[in-house]
Amino acid sequence: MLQLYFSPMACSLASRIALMEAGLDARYHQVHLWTKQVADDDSDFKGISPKGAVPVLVLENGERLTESAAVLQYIADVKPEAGLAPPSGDPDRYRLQEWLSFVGAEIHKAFLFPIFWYKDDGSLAKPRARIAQTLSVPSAHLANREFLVGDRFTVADAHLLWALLLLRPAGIDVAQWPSLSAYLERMQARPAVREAIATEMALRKTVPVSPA
Ligand SMILES: N[C@@H](CCC(=O)N[C@@H](CS)C(=O)NCC(=O)O)C(=O)O
Repeated sequence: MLQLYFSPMACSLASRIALMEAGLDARYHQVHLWTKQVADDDSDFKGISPKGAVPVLVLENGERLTESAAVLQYIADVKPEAGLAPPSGDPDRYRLQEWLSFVGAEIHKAFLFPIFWYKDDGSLAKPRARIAQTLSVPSAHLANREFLVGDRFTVADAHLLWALLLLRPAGIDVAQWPSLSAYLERMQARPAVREAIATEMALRKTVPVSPA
């Protein structure tokens, strides 16, 4: 069985959503990101991944896979019939990778990560200044589309919807991008997405964690 190391409402939420959308059973191990301890037994999470970051997906053969873009595509490929990624070789597969990279680099690391992890001593002014420009890209793309890639939900949507969920706690009002706001509402109406979020919000109340 696949195993996912996660922290509640961190970017590993996208992987949980992908697993649930695919209908795949998995074992979930909660990680305290500040202390780098695995909640199961207080063991050192860096022994699982020297990166000390979630998500980590433990594959059936025991190998550990990190980086959301890789983990999400792996999950999609375990259950191709769920349609969570276009097949390899399909031109849309590159569109999927394009969006996974954009969310990971331009949204997550460019501003969500610094906002949640660094003290705002003035150094966040630059990342904050780029937010509107960055979010105008998916906003324009989704103005007349239901999903990021093709005409169905993919793991790129799981990644983007997680990032959009963090805007509010980051002090950014998603309502200023009506197409993103409507998209987020649509995504949250999906049963698997709703259940994944409810599960992690309940866990989040029990531990002090950083979401990004
Ligand atoms: N590039 C990685 C970033 C993973 C990452 O930064 N995860 C955050 C949670 S959203 C984390 O675990 N941070 C802890 C740390 O970096 O110490 C990915 O896309 O998966």
